[in-house]
Amino acid sequence: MAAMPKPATGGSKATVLLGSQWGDEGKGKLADILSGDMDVCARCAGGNNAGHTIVVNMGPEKVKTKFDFHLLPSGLVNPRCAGFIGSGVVVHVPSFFAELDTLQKKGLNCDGRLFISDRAHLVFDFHQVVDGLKEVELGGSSIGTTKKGIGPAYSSKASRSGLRVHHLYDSELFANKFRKLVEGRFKRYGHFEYDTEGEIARYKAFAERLRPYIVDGVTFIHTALASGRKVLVEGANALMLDLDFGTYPFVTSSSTSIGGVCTGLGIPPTAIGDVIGVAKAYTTRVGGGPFPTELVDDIGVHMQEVGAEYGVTTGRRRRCGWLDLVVLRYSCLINGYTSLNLTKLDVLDNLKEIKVATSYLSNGKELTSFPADLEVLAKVEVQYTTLPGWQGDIASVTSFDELPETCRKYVEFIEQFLNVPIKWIGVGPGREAMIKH
Ligand code: 2SA
Ligand code: GDP
Ligand code: MG
Repeated sequence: MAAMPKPATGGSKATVLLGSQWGDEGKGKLADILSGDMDVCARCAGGNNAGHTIVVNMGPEKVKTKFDFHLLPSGLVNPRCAGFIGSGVVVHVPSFFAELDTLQKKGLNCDGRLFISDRAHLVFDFHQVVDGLKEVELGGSSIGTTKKGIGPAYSSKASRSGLRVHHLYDSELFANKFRKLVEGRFKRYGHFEYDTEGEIARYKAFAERLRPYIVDGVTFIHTALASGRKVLVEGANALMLDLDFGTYPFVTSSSTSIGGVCTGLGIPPTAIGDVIGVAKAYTTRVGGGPFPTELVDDIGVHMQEVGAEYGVTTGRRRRCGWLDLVVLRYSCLINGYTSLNLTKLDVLDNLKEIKVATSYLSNGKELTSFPADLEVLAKVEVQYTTLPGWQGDIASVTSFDELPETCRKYVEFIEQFLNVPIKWIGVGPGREAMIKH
């Protein structure tokens, strides 16, 4: 047996990038930019419910190319960066190959630089069916999931009946466990159309196709860190969708906070260096659940249209609202960001004035923490600070000093409120539209 790698703390530290609100802050774009200088871009949680759009000018002719990532790490756009799907991720194998094929067709060769942990759990089509059935059962209080089977797959994992990547290579055990899992779903949801034996045969074929990508996930990440490789951990979803700290039950089923980096990769906290929070200059949310600063008026529609706020995975319209610093302060507290990336500032270009939520009142009293109880959250009275807008086009601005004064004040207001430096400011979807501050 090969020697175990040295503990990760002896080598380099991983840089972590996390969503600070309800997702779609633009993590993929910064992941792509940082991955230009990274050896590995790793996913630690979630599955193909995540959606990251990256816009780059490809090749010598600089052809504007859009990449949509769901399960694969966004860093793959950079040809020398490896992609790693860690142990805490749930993998739907057909989607893995479909996404890979799409990337290869767009000219991205991922051969030899894409790896999957053998400990990652599998998402099956029946999990996706069950995801839909659960939503129907919930009726008016449905979560608004992506129906990618994420919740049901993590349920199988937590109930210790799930199948992991390494199980694919023991066909008898795989078939037995698989049949039991499907039977269990039939018992719970009634019989739905599903070709159990056909699936078992399909996965036998998938197992061979998947073989070249599989690694011992613990050895992989520790070897990378111990040998001084630069590792970026790309968060999926965001803090407010975290199973423990988000707006439960309107959350996803994984640990999307800093804790999920350790549990999803099998690394100690001491192996983590910078933690970058990605925050949109306003707020969006997809699916159900409370959203205190939501705008159901023309300004919300304006943000949605200018910001092209549609889900990357499902195409659903994203709900929009003002920036919520109560959410961000809570997010900073849990994830301990060492810096922030403020994104989509350009979307606010034409607004006369911009509001920012700075506190919540409940029964007339200011709340001192983010409420756990959604009944309380749904009824809070949001207190806003109103700042003047800049009413100008900032999309081509390349330095902080060139931004209009009112725009700089907006950024500084956020920075001072949170007491975390804003080191990157996004002013457009393209790779180049990022101001370093
Ligand atoms: P799930 O499918 O079980 O993870 O859904 C549970 C909740 O988590 C939300 N969720 C998301 N919110 C924003 N963006 C997500 N990714 C896609 C994107 C979403 C899409 O990047 O646009 O395409 O619709 C994402 N994934 C999960 C979800 O809306 C539920 O509220
Ligand atoms: P993620 O899930 O956090 O990676 O974010 P998504 O990719 O789902 O959604 C962010 C969307 O905003 C994508 O379509 C990006 O191309 C786009 N985007 C990212 N940063 C900026 C920015 O600074 N300005 C504008 N206008 N669009 C941006
Ligand atoms: Mg997204």
